[in-house]
Amino acid sequence: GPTGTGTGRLRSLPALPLVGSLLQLAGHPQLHLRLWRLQGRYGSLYGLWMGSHYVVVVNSYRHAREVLLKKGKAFAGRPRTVTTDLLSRGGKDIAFASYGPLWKFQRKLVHAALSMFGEGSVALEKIICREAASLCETLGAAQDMALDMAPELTRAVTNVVCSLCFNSSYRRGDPEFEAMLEYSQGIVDTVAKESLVDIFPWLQIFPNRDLALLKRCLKVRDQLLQQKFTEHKEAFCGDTVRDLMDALLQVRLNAENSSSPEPGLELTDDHLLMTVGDIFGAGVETTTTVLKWAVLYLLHYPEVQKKIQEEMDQKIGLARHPHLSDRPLLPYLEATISEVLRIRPVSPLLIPHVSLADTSIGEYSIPKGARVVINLWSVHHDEKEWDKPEEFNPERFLDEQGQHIHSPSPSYLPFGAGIRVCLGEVLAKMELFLFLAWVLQRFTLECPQDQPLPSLEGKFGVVLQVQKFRVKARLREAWRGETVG
Ligand code: HEM
Ligand code: PLO
Repeated sequence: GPTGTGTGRLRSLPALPLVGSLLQLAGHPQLHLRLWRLQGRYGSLYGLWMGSHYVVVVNSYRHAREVLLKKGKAFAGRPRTVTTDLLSRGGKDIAFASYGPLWKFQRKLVHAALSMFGEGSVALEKIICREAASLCETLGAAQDMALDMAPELTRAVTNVVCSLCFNSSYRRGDPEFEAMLEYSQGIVDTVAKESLVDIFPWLQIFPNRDLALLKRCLKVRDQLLQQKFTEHKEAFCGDTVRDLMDALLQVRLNAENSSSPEPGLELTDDHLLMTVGDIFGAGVETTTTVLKWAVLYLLHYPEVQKKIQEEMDQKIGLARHPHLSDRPLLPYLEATISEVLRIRPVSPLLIPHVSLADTSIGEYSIPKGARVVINLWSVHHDEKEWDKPEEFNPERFLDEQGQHIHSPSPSYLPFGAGIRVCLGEVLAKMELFLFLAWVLQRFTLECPQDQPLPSLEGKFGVVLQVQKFRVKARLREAWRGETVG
């Protein structure tokens, strides 16, 4: 209704006592696809029960925009689940903390710190280019071998976030880096999968393989974070702020020294640790995943790769490396990145939102405490909005002259929107652009001859993962025999 409370009753999947609608969802590991297909029977907006939790599934951009933007504040909550509570020590981070004054304060701090060290800072561009150069060096050394690029891409991205958070970086084969790779994979494999333990908290008392793995991985992560934290606390003097960790320490120091401390805004050590843990985890897993998808699509669509390279040859040439300021010169590369983010959204169901009051979506009333899942897969594959949505076609993001990028449809939200919008969008786009530009200026990426094209099917989880694959990086003709500085 016009007052915004809604009158209609939402269609829901059949539900049984205790298990709810689990029977319709069980046996479908690709939850985003299952929820996408259920639209056929229940419409684009429907409800279901996960055990005792009522969940509303949003599959259209109109409703998604209503939830995230128009009624952003009413839907700004987060559910508490067993696995995310373990990951964030009971919601002391940003991503899995529910809406409240302390969360708002933390978000504002990190946003300010990220703009100070990151976005628009020459230092950050330098760091990314340093890592891009190192990545190219590794690719060059592995010339014509069938290489698993994943660890190399991860190291490049990790070093950028590491510089930002801790003012440090990893060399190849660093044991701490290997440990980080392993624990982070374990966390991605187990956290927030709406696994049984998230639906039935009492299952915690039973041995659960996933939960045991998560706890083991968190122990390693916690040691690593704690060590960085202790080092920073010892070295911190308040004069120079080297990184995000220092920036957080400084804010806390200022608050402690203030004569009128704001009640309810006390940041404990746990809050600082979990906040950095979020930025570190989000910074690494998301950007790396997009880079892997980009490489995979370039193997499948060599003509797209060729067009990117032609654009680069024309606008940049061979005499210099790509800079961030080249972004307006390379619309086809930018369009390719946009298309990768559309066709394989990193976060296919975002992070679940929770309604903080009785409210509505469209004409339907939504009770306080409902979980709201935005199915970004459905939004990005809506046939009414996208022409042949499963086709990889960067040109859909280009204007008639091929000079500017724009989304042809409002049904596009790769970073979410509103109060809970991604904090790292600017940073991620800087990295994606520079890493791809550096690599493609010099190399052509191909599928090793004796191997079939790797699968484009993702693996659902807290991020939409790419299956392992190998790549041959061939030095481009123009670069053979040249020395580049
Ligand atoms: C949240 C996408 C990179 C930090 C999110 C959300 C999405 C997203 C869809 C959830 C929004 C919601 O629940 O409504 C992406 C994509 C990335 C990326 C596609 C890469 C291409 C990054 C990076 C960082 C970051 C590099 C760190 C610097 C965060 C944080 C949140 C978040 C902290 C939680 C925000 C909150 O709950 O208030 N991101 N992200 N992301 N992202 Fe990103
Ligand atoms: C990735 C594994 C890390 O070890 C811990 C971590 C922290 C923040 C999470 C991130 C993981 C996955 C991607 C998330 C991010 C917060 C925002 C981001 C969920 C679990 C997205 C895409 O929403």
